[in-house]
Amino acid sequence: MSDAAGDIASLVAGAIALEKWPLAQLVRRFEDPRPEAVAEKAAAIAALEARGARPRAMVAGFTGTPGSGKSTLVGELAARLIARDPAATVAVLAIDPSSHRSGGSILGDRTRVHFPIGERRLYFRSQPSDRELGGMGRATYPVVRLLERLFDIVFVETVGIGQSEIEIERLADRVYLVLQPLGGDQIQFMKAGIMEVPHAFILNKCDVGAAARRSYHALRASIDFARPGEPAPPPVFRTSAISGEGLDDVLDDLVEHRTVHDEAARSQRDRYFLEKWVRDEYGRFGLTLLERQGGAANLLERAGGFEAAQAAYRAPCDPFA
Ligand SMILES: Nc1nc2c(ncn2[C@@H]2O[C@H](COP(=O)(O)OP(=O)(O)O)[C@@H](O)[C@H]2O)c(=O)[nH]1
Ligand SMILES: [Mg+2]
Repeated sequence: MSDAAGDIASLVAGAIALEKWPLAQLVRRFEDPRPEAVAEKAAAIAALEARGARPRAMVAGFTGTPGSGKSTLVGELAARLIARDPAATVAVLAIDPSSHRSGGSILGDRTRVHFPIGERRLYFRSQPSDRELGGMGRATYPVVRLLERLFDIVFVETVGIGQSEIEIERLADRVYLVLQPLGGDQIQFMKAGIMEVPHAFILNKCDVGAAARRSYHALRASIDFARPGEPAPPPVFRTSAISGEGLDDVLDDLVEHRTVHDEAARSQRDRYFLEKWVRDEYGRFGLTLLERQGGAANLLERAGGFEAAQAAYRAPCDPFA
């Protein structure tokens, strides 16, 4: 075994045991955007598979405008979940355009549910987003592919303003849209199209009183308007990440709807994110070359996995490389 391969194998062993340091090292490798780094990711996935670490997590997406309380809420939900279920393991991936804090300090500062510092069952990572207005970073999907093999639940927090809703819908098994009450009967402005995506809505900051009550009714009305005739209207949870109100209801909803991408859904997801990767890295010309190589589905099939397909993809030559 080469040094690099031995290195990956021992990181994988540590990560499966949920040891923080090897896990962080492995995540760092999955975040490496360089096309040269994909071989290492492919080796790590192969080592995980060899140890039986197959994708097993439910991926829950939390999206919504900045400031609605997503980070506070998700930190609180994760901590409550591991307190409530002694066997549960939870990873939180926060894609935050504004955050420069380390994941640890976000949880440490904000979470009122306390757990031992070295708690292995909870892992928190924040990533910058690529675009100024939010959305996923290019390291988001690779890291989810890693974390979903190590944890029972992966929470993904994204700032939702348009395009990212579509991405979170592709990525997550269940999507929550987090909103906050505004004055009067207003709720935050939501672009047309966004209301249709979530499986459930969370009206957070309900500790603010009467405004929250009026916002709740306005939100229900706008859901009915945006999604007429739906046989089962999506639930709207009223929460306060500060007081803890309503958080157990969200956890119950998660548990009740616990689903994991099956093989077919995972292939589709790989295909979507492989095309996205090619487009982001190499543009339209890259996509044309992908078609010449038989298309995303074909390449994934031949290579035997997402990372291997990235490694096998023959990119257009870059005159600046
Ligand atoms: N009153 C109140 N404030 C909250 C609640 N949840 C979050 N906040 C505050 O709202 C601000 C934004 O929270 P943050 O979690 O960073 O929002 P994000 O941008 O959606 O991730 C912070 O000052 C939080 O303390 C809540 O339920 N009630
Ligand atoms: Mg946040």
